[in-house]
Amino acid sequence: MPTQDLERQDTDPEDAVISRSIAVTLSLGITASFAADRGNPNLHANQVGYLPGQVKAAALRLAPVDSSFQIISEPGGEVVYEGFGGPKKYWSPADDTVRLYDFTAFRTPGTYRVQVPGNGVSYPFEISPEVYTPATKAAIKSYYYQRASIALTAEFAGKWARAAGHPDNQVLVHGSAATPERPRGFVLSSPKGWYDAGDYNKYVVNSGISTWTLLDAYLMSPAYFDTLNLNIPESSNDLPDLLDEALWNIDWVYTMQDLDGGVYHKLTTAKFSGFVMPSADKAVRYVVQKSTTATLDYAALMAQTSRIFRKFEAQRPGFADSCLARAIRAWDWAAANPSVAYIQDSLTNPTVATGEYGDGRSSDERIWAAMELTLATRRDSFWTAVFPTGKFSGTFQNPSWNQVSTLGLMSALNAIDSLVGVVDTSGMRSKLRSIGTEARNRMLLNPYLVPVGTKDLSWGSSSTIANYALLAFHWYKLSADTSYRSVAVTALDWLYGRNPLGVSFVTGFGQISPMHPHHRPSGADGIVEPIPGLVAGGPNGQRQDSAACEAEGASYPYLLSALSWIDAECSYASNEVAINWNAPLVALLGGIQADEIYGGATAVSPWKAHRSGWMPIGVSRKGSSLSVLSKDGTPLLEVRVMSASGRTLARTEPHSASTTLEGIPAGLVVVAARSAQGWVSTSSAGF
Ligand code: G3I
Ligand code: 9MR
Repeated sequence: MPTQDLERQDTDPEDAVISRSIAVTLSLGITASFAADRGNPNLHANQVGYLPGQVKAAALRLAPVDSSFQIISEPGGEVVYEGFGGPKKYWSPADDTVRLYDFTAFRTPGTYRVQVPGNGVSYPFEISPEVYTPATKAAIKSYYYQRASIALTAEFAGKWARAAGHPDNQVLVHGSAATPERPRGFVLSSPKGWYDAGDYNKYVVNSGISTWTLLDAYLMSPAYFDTLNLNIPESSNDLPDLLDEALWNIDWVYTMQDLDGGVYHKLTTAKFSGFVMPSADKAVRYVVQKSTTATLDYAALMAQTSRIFRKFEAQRPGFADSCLARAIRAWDWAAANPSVAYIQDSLTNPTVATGEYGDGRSSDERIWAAMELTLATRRDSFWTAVFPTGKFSGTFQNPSWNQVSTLGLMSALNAIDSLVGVVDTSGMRSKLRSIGTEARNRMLLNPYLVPVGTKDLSWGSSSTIANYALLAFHWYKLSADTSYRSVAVTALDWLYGRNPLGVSFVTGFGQISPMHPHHRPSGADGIVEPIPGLVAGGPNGQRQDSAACEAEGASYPYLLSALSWIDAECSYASNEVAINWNAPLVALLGGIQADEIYGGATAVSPWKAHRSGWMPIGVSRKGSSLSVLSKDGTPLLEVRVMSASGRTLARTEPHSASTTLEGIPAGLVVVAARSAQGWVSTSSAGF
């Protein structure tokens, strides 16, 4: 059936749009026969699957007038659920008109496809109570593959085993960071840590948000993460594996503090290396100039670390205390040096051309650090340093590496009991609710039912989306309002395939996923499959790499922002991976999976709850007479019967739950009915 559907669609009058999906499919290196086998390339579902108790939906571009759909078993094709799609809606970033099929109410575990009569089927997907556990483990394990200064052995890394790279035990102080005690060329040891992204450098600013997010994920769902065995070298010790993995990076960040308390902005080569394995990149590594943002990010992360590792004193004696002492020294340095920006162009001898993570505004970093230090010390002096009246206030927005105050808000709200009586916490809940509501509005307004706004589709869009979802999820944890949890669930749907490209952006997961990420080990290791569990940056309407890619013979086939993604190694602006992009993925997956296991409330369709719409109608024909019934009793305000070409054959305004129209000619007709909630329709192909 899928093959037939594709052939049928090739002759569709809307050929131009159809060929877009096929071009995308083929540019991903998938053969035509596989493309045919996978189902209708315009019918998009979460390719990893759905949890029984959560919201579930698929989306179809070029949907027919008839809104009916089914869930069918795989294999077998038996119809197990029938429903009606929502109204067709247009989304300009993809130039798409889509219909959403919500099957939240269907909760039976198994393997299924979505089927739209006359339009084929989706990929197969699973509904299962632990469907996200393999994805969660892989998303965390991806950090193990990013480790500097250690060989990855076959026992833990399988076919991606590799030699150690970047021992970083002989790092030079760059002239920009020189002090009398540590002059230019002074040799430091700063081993361990994760490679930032597709490149091999280690950046404090980006480590801050990334590691915080993993630790925060742990704090939200410790019972779940405690059960995960990641098969890493530390798996047999008595710390949870997620914390062990985070420590690999924290142990490096810890070393990045200068004697005066300030923190080097990054540890880096002068230029990006080629696409070689870690062990082949032998260029000199430097620590560069200290900056206010790196120092405050350091303070925040070390304070959070101290708070968590108080509970693990036996495993790491004295560690919590020394992290806190370092955090306070960093805070003091930043107070004395409130606006030292890292401006890469000002560095010389050598010049440095790697990731800048430049950010001239450190007020949000100060708020984050102050909130973490308040939690770690229960002293109000950090709080009043940023909230002089004592009252919580300020600008809080979706987190990113250069916008971090909301991280402090989430930490504080999660541990609010420990702040009561220490500082004035009023206003914090309503602030998180209002940003969470922004995220929820993005979801409700998006025809794909995903929390993606038009402006989100720039460099690292996957993380913009995931971070929005994560703060909504935090608000769900505080408010128990499941519609905010659905923001998190539907963000995963976007990342794993319910998007206009029909692609899972996570390596190794889903039927179509990145095979050529901008990731040096994946490119250089000679293994076909990229390292799994890494999320690609995702669609980026600015396409800053288009010239670099053109030079390598790869070009973006479409210029619309939601379609600006290419599965090509050259594409650092859409297909790179990064530690700060994977971290919210881990938190969402683990948080939602834990919620399902430990008993969160069963979801209702957020679309249904917040938008109008979905009145199922039943139609039956007797000769030339058609009876139309609203199945849930909603009054029908208007009913139209149309020919297949759209000509109205009969029309009535019954204002009751059922009606009969006479004189309907034989042949295919379409019945559309309107209630106070909007239109639904079905065709005689479906009755
Ligand atoms: O945020 C604005 C947005 O408001 C605006 O509408 C849009 C229009 O231009 O631009 C957005 O800014 C973009 C910003 O990322 C978003 O965070 C910038 O154009 C874009 O240049 C910037 O890209 C950063 C990129 O480095 C280049 O500096 C990415 O955030 C950042 O994640 C990325 O980080 C790199 C490291 O430097 C090196 N290692 C790899 C890593 C990932 O690619
Ligand atoms: O690999 C680099 C990647 O990590 C960065 O995000 C990106 C933008 O700074 O730059 C990549 O490196 C490219 C460089 O900017 C230009 N020459 C080619 C490099 C590798 O593709």
